[in-house]
Amino acid sequence: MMSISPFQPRRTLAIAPAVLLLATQASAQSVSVDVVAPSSVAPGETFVAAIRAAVSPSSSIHAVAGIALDFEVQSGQDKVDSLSSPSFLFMTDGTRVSSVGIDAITGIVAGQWANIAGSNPDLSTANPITLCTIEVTVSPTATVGETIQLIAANPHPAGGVFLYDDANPLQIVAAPNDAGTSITFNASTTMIANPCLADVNGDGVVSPADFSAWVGAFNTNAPGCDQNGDGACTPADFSAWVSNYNMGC
Ligand SMILES: [Ca+2]
Ligand SMILES: [Ca+2]
Repeated sequence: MMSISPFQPRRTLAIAPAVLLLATQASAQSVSVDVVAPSSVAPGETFVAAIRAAVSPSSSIHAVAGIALDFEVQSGQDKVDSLSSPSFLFMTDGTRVSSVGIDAITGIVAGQWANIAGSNPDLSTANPITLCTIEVTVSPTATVGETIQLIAANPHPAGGVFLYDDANPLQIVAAPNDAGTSITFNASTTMIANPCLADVNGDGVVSPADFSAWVGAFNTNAPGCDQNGDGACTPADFSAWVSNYNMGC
């Protein structure tokens, strides 16, 4: 796992309530921790990345606790200017039982327990819970066509996401350190996109010169070719460029 770039210490969110010591393990579960972010962003923009957790097979979860995760810029560190402190959204109704704060020196969050009793979410992969959100500010000089990959990671043996059964609050449903429980971290990929698609040559204005720039992008399969945003460079992008040109920027 690559570490985050020097501009920002890794965000480590560590919670270790004493109640963890009393908990016992239930049947094995698979936990998926995903970072969800926009597919594209313009240079200089700030976007929100969410860290979500889901359980398979699905369970009725009483509480989420023991979150100890790194939030990392896996690649594209030089395209990120800053990361905000994480905002925690443990509960599905948007409230949180326990307080969480970040130690400015270590980056470790000394937190407690987030009780989601009453909401009883089914944390299936179709209904994940948002653990926290972080704002990511893209460098104004980021190059169109390049990407930023974000991922949560398990920083140490005590890390992960601990989930508790609804019927028995002291029963661990899923914890990464328990035998038979697996945890998977999935990255997001955000592409740096031109905020003005028709301005293919990137000179800040839409002009006939962008037509030859589009032809050049088409011939070289460059990112500026994709004018209809379908992720592919095809002849259909020519009429899309004409449409974008007529709309202006
Ligand atoms: Ca132009
Ligand atoms: Ca296209």
